[in-house]
Amino acid sequence: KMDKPPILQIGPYPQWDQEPLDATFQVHRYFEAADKEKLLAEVGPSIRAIATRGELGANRAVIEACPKLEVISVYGVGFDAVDLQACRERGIRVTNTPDVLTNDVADLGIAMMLCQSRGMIGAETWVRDGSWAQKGLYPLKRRVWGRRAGVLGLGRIGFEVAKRLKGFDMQIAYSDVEAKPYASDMTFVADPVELAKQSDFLFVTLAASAATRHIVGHKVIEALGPEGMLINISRASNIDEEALLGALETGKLGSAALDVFEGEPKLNPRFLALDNVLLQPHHASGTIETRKAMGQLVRDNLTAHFAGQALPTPVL
Ligand code: 8YV
Repeated sequence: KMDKPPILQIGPYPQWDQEPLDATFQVHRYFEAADKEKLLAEVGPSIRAIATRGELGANRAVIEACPKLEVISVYGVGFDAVDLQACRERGIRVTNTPDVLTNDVADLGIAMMLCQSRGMIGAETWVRDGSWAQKGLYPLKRRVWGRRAGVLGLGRIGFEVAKRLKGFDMQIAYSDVEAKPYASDMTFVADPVELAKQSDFLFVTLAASAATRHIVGHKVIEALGPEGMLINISRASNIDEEALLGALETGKLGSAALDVFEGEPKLNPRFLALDNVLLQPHHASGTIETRKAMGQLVRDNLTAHFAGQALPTPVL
């Protein structure tokens, strides 16, 4: 029997993933090491694979500390946290977990829109703290159905968001690098600023890259305006967070519903002082069903690689 291939695990997984991973591989847990440099110096030379989390990835320093690295298996659809250039230079393969999480991510985006537009968090507090009985009716909020939605990035997740929005009889427009053949019933608007101008709700569903960094900046945010809502279920880097905070604080933007933050899980404390934001802990893919499927796909990619078979979901 062959020795278990040594792998580096960047972040924690649920028990149902940890057990099969430990059974198949010699797993070194990067996230548990008090001295990460020391761990890399010790085990780096033997590492043949890296298993990450979507938002953690592997940077150049980690990749360079592993001269025998063959493959990086990302637990997430987003692979922006992996240094792809460093991988290309050495022919290191990269895989992700697309498709299995698409519907849950879209669901949470829709839930965030509804929750924020109808003020459900404040309304819950209104009931629990006795305001309903003492003060009477909860302040009126804004309608969702029939209004204008923009989807920035009509990939797999954006498409599922748009599909759900149709059920609310919304007028749907989208931006992408080009018009999509599968979206003939939606309006293509090339310029994100123009898209924001035409939207009450703007969903950010872009794969993050250097090219999309801060694509939602001052101009897009101000075009969305004092009545508009920004919903981000992609990556924080797609939004200029300083611009967003400023606009939320001054009322230049109506509200935001966010699942991702710069520097998460720590976030800019200015967010906590705002009552026009809905804050979620990066859990759009966080259902038991989807996370089990993601973990399986992480292992299937690693197993295929070490068996010399085609990778199920390659990025590189
Ligand atoms: C994370 C994600 O992977 O798919 C992505 O790109 O960011 C998420 O699914 C998840 O939070 C687990 O780390």
